[in-house]
Amino acid sequence: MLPILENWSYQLTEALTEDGLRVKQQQNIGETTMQLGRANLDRLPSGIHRPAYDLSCVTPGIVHLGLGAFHRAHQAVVIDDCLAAGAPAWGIIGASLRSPDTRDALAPQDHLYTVAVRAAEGTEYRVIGALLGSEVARESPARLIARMADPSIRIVSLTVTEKGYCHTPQTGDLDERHPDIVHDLNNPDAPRSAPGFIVAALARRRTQGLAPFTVLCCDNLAANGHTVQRIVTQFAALRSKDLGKWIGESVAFPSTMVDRIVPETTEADRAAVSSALDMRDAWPVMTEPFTQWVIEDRFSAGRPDLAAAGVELVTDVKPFELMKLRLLNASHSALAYLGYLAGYETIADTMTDPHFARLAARAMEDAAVTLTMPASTDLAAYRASLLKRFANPALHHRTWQIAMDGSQKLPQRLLGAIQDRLRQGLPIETHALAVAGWMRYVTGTDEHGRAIDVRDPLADEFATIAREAGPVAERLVPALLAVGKVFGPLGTDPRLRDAVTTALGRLYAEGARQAVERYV
Ligand code: CS2
Repeated sequence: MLPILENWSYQLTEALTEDGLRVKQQQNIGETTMQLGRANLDRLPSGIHRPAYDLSCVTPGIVHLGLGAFHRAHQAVVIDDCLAAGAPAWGIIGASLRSPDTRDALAPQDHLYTVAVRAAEGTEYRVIGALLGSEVARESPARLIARMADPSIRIVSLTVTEKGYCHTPQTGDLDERHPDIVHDLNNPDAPRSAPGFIVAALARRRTQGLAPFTVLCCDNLAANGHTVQRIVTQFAALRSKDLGKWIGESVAFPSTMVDRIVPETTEADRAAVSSALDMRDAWPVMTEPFTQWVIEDRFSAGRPDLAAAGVELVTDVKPFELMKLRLLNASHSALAYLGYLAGYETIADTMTDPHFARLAARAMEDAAVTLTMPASTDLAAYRASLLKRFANPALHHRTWQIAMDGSQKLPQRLLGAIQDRLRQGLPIETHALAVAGWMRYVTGTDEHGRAIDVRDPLADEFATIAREAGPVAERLVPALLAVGKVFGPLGTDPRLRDAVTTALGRLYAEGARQAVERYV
């Protein structure tokens, strides 16, 4: 049972004391027992937006793997718009791969939840009805496969994070030695990984003579559709050559660019949303006003009218995807590592420091020259809008959250742009500083000697390297650059090694704040 469900009768508010410490004040707001649910929708205060369609008519057309906050604040909102526009056959069944938390929180409220859109001017609340049910893959893999193989399902979408594809980020190939992949090859009908579930369900559909669903990757991977197609067909071919061939030939994997900043929901957020709703919502999501979804229009089994819901349908998503990864995500990561080291808790806090704001702008300028965009794209306006979004004071997006899984993120966010700039004979100092920030971060010790909770599939490997090299840039940089899964051949380039060594030396000697100031 979630603590918030048992312990609801207070509201958490946060206040800043004079010395800047955040303190939590608990304020009793009386017993509120009503919970968000279909039966209570008409009791919501009038300012709360709610599903503008008959929920009882909606049927599932999509299975979504990775039922995290991002999906619920992004794709599910678009599908909610499609349902409101009169396409009831596109409801979503969500699946968490491991944890039952989301299902346990959402099932008692009929899978309704609130999206809180936060801006400096205020917050807007919208209750989403697009999610019809949820599964926990680890608990009942067979049921999830059956759901995915059901003929009514025409799209399987995914947000399982970069590491959820069990691939080598540097090459984009399936990691055949990944423990989940080894497990799934031995247990094809009770898989654990996203590729394992997709292949199990597609194999079932093929045997039953059903058309395949479209696989719609919504994670921040370079060429995400093509990459997932390669991973899935490689995995399927290990099960059977024929199956691999069939998937390669008949399943559509459109690439997508997804964008919306969605920080992790906190207890204080839950309390604030429940207070606004005047009823309990155990699992709301927090986000910003901006949202963007660009998709290649290649669906093998139909799709709702996504364009009417604001989605940009294009023939080639690559330029948009690279633009977003190299401008937004790269500078996000730079701010996350360096901002964390400098003692900033959130991206908005980091952006209040003019040197860090300048660093983000510089990183974007440097990456922008590596892009080739359609003539209609105004990159300067895009960069300006990103800086504004990062500075949104109403969003508490923790630097620590973005710092997670750097080994899976660096290649598509920073290393591709570094490679392109080196090819063009351009300096790489700003990006090298970001890479050095990542290196300093994954040593696991901050500037005050405190432990950093490094979350990364390769965290142990990095910790060993850091222990052996010690806090010496000349030793640590080549040792980390030699991690081929992250850096590949670029790791041996002396121009990268020298620039990162200089930057890391400064981070050790002066600390992140001073080093950033020196660079901008
Ligand atoms: C962030 C992204 O956590 C991260 O790594 O950079 O989640 C970012 O907020 C989204 O991609 C924005 O669309």
